[in-house]
Amino acid sequence: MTKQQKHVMCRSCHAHCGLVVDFEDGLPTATHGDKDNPAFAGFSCIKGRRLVNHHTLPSRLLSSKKRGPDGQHYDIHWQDAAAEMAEKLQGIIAEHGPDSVAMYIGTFGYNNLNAHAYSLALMDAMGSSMKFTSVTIDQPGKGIALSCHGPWLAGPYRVDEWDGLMLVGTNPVISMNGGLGMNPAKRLFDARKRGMELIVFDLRKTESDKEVDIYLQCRPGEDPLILGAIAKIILEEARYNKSFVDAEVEGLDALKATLAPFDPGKVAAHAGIDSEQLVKAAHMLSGWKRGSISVGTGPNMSGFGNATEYLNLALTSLMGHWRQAGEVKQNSGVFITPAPAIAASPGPMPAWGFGRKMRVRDLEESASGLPTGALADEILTPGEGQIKALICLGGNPMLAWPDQIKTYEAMQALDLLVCFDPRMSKTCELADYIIAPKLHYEIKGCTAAPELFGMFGAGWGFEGPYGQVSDPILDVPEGSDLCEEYQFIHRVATEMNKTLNVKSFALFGDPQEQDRQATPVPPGETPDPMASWSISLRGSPVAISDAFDDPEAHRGKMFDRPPTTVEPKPDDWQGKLDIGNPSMLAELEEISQRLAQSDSLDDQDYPFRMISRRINEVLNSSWHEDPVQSKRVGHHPAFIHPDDLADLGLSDGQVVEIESARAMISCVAKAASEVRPGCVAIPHSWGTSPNEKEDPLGQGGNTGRLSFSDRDFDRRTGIPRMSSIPIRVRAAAAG
Ligand SMILES: Nc1nc2c(c(=O)[nH]1)N[C@H]1C(S)=C(S)[C@@H](COP(=O)(O)OP(=O)(O)OC[C@H]3O[C@@H](n4cnc5c(=O)[nH]c(N)nc54)[C@H](O)[C@@H]3O)O[C@H]1N2
Ligand SMILES: Nc1nc2c(c(=O)[nH]1)N[C@H]1C(S)=C(S)[C@@H](COP(=O)(O)OP(=O)(O)OC[C@H]3O[C@@H](n4cnc5c(=O)[nH]c(N)nc54)[C@H](O)[C@@H]3O)O[C@H]1N2
Ligand code: SF4
Ligand SMILES: [Mo]
Repeated sequence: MTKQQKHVMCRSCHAHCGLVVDFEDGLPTATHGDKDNPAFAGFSCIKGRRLVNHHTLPSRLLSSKKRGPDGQHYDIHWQDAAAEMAEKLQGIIAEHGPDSVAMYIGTFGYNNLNAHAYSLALMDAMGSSMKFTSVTIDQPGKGIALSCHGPWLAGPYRVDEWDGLMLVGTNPVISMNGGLGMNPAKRLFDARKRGMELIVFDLRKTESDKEVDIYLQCRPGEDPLILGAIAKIILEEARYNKSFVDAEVEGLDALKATLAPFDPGKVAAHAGIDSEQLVKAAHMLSGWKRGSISVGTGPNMSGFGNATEYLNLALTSLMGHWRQAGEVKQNSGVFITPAPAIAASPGPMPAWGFGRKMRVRDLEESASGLPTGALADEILTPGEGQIKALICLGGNPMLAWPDQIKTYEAMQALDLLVCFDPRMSKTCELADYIIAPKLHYEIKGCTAAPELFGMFGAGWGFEGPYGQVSDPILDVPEGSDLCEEYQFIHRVATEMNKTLNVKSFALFGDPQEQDRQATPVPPGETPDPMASWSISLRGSPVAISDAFDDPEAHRGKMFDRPPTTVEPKPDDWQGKLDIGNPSMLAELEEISQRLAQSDSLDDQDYPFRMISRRINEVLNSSWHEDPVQSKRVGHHPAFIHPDDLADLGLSDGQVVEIESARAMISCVAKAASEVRPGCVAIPHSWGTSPNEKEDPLGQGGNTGRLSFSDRDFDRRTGIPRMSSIPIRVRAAAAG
């Protein structure tokens, strides 16, 4: 028996952990973390440890599929599918114009930036501006807030420098969302050991909250009131960093005036928390020299993401929690070119008002992209500009988009639906073509994606100049007919006789440079994977081809990129951070008016709130069919406080009906004393399509079905209420 170990990079989620796969006689036997990996230090999760198995699941598609006239799907060679798709797209464009073709890039478009870059180039080549992503149904407040406030070029501090962390509706220990960096549980343990303080606002005590200093179990959707009250205390008690604010920040007086109504006592009563603890949190935060605040999907989906994310940045700037001149920045960039290390802000940028207008709800492109929350309506609304074709790259609209009933109607109304997916997802079931891709361990990959996310907040990306590249470690299954997504896309372009101008993600921070350095990929022979990654990361600090030539980089390493000392800003520098953006202050003023209203948690018809949460075992809708993962989850759970269960006459393990004003779904009740009474926490992207029978003991219920896309939506990003949805709960009708 020959034993072998191969180092690989997992891209089952955006973290891209460095893992080791054990082989015996050429076959993979086990996967584990790599304790020698300098960024992840042995970390792995069940999704990564099962990734090998996903390659051979019986549910995996081994060939692309085409829907026949009888509605069934039949195998088709991917080259033939590309030719047919090109012809159909050309027909649709000729009849309805290029913007009748839309693209939606989901999770696995981000986890493969090469495929992402080629997909955007195909849209450009066809002349369509209708490029949507999952960002606008995720944490779109981040892009809006960053633009209104302005970025700080030298960036935030690193996790190991923080003396305090505040988590607001995020659970990084499970989600790997920004907040604790890579190997988050170890980071948290180490940080707590050296004395880092921790404040958490969540309606559920999470895995990230072990031995927290202040845990405030707030009502959902109250985050901007809470952060506003904290900022008010810090401003009124002059606890902010005056020298930093005087030098680098504008809008102080305007913010102070807007926050006048954010009385801590009233806010605490409204948010259902203790006002003394709220004041204590403000005092604790204002004592940090190098602190950090991380806001997650909770607040972004509960109605006021922009204002919450804006207050996060405003508090960070009030405290001057940004890297200063003379301090050292450890990560000088590996595959992504970082912003210049200058202790200054270029100032705010337009957050909206520059791009494509939608036909519905007065929505438009924003700093977070086109509003995916409006896409179903753009497909369903007849007339000039109606979307007729949708290409889905690594996403699953049927289970992930809000307002599932409307999404279902929209998918059926399309003239052409194409999905790139390795399994028959609920969206694939409705597709005209399903393009079966090679999977993670059958293709090249690298850590450019998590490095890119490092641009968007503290606790994201890598703290040092870490990078890993990964070569294929598995052969494609025998008899399969698979391609890489980028190959297929180039093939479509070739069939249309179009050149793809592929823009480099390495230059993401500088759109003009991205345009200048775009690589034309003409019709004809498709660049091999190495050449294609070199194109989609052109101009990176470390050439990706050099990284692939470096055996150490295949294990994940800290590259020899010397740390950068942050420069002071030049004397004539103009830009400042803006904490008084008029639109953001107007949103806060509107929010403050809620203090005078009674909370709709008291709604007689819908007395509970459904809130969104993630679980360790699965990522969104992916790989629920892996037997080990699904066994660990058991049934799709609705986490409910035991007192609420008792009041409702329900018991743990019972099938329950969850009903909103929009629709009803069924899940299995799970007693959870860590959930705030009055809230029901349910993992998203489960369930069936609206035309199917619900299966609470199988695929569970789809929380997206509970939401309306056209009520209670954000006017900038279009994200509707996807958490904090008023519901009622009852035992399922027998049978
Ligand atoms: N294991 C696993 N990891 C994942 C994913 C997954 O499905 N599974 N999904 C990935 C994706 S796509 C993303 S975007 C990230 C997201 O990462 P996170 O934002 O960290 O997502 P969650 O773990 O759901 O944490 C959100 C928290 O917000 C709380 N919450 C809900 N509503 C509110 C509210 O109104 N206010 C406050 N204060 N709290 C609220 C919930 O109780 C929950 O603990 O995770 C990624 N990582
Ligand atoms: N109610 C509610 N709705 C939500 C959320 C919530 O918290 N609550 N969360 C939102 C968030 S944060 C997000 S990011 C979106 C997610 O939105 P989506 O990205 O649309 O949904 P996913 O379920 O992540 O879909 C990923 C798809 O990619 C496929 N896939 C896996 N590997 C590969 C691969 O290598 N190549 C290709 N081409 N495909 C692959 C999977 O099989 C799956 O079908 O959902 C959003 N929807
Ligand atoms: S955290 Fe993400 S990248 Fe790491 S092993 Fe789990 S799924 Fe893979
Ligand atoms: Mo997400």
